[in-house]
Amino acid sequence: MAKAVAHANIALVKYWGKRDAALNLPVAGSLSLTLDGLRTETTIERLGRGGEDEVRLNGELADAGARRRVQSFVDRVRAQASSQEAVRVESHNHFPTASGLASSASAFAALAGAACAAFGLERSEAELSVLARLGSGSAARSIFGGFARMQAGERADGQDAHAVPVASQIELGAVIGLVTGKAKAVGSTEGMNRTRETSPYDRAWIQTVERDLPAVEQALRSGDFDELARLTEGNCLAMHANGMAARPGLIYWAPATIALMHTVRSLRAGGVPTFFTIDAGPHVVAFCSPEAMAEIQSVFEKLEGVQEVRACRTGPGIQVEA
Ligand code: 2P0
Repeated sequence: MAKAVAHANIALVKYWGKRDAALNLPVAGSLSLTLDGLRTETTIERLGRGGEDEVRLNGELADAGARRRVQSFVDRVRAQASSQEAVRVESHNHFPTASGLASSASAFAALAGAACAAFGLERSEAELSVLARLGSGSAARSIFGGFARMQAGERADGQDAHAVPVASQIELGAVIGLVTGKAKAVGSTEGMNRTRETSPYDRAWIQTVERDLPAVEQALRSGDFDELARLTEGNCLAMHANGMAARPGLIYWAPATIALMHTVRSLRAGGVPTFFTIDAGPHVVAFCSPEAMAEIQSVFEKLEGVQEVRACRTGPGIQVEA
């Protein structure tokens, strides 16, 4: 029996495009902050040879699709351990009720840690990050606490495509405005593949990421909050512009998404240190100095179309108990 706890992350420089779909290899790097409020706990029990795998998510048996995704991930670990034992996987997401919040990042990071521990495999953080990436690209970053940079890597086998920790003079919190609405229409994997195949702006997007990555790292190192705000918002808007230019175009925003962006900008104009980012969904994340979290939360809570507001601080890296 082994247990792992991992936290979701939100990217400041976004991952949007794969160079290899089977191995989840990104075209470019990305950079994120792991958050304490978005936690996944996963336990894995070995059941001996011959049994059936059992997969439970939030207390219920997983549907066929989720079960297959978990099983094929565990199969990689079983192969590395030369084992054919069945497992019972139980995973709990301690997330707000509205979905669309990077749950695959914490889920596959926790699964990687728990599966290796259950089968007695000793793995470095970089190796766990490579493994987590095979489950979901963004999960590679959730192995680490704080800021992490995903390296695109060059190798065809993906062994150099993993995250590394990033030093920062800036401490950030995040206030997440969860926007009312249905589950997202186009999942990230499909959305990024469609963008890569059909958007006329995709080359420019990748060049943007390659410029933004070192600039964001430099802003973190030197403590330049205003530069970090400019780069992060610009990178988010460029990712969405690229998706909107795909055919058919991806529109992840709802009306409240736009209201939240304007709210963050007017707070910043009024002296509140904050800036926004948006993933492949309608929710808005306001990164901010930790002292500004309460004020931003109370402003977000009053906005029409905002269903729930969650405030998070910087989160830790993966914790594993065997
Ligand atoms: C990110 N996103 O950097 C970007 C920004 C969403 C928008 O990584 O196909 O679930 O499993 O590798 O990791 C979401 O994509 O995609 C994501 P897969 P993943 O956080």
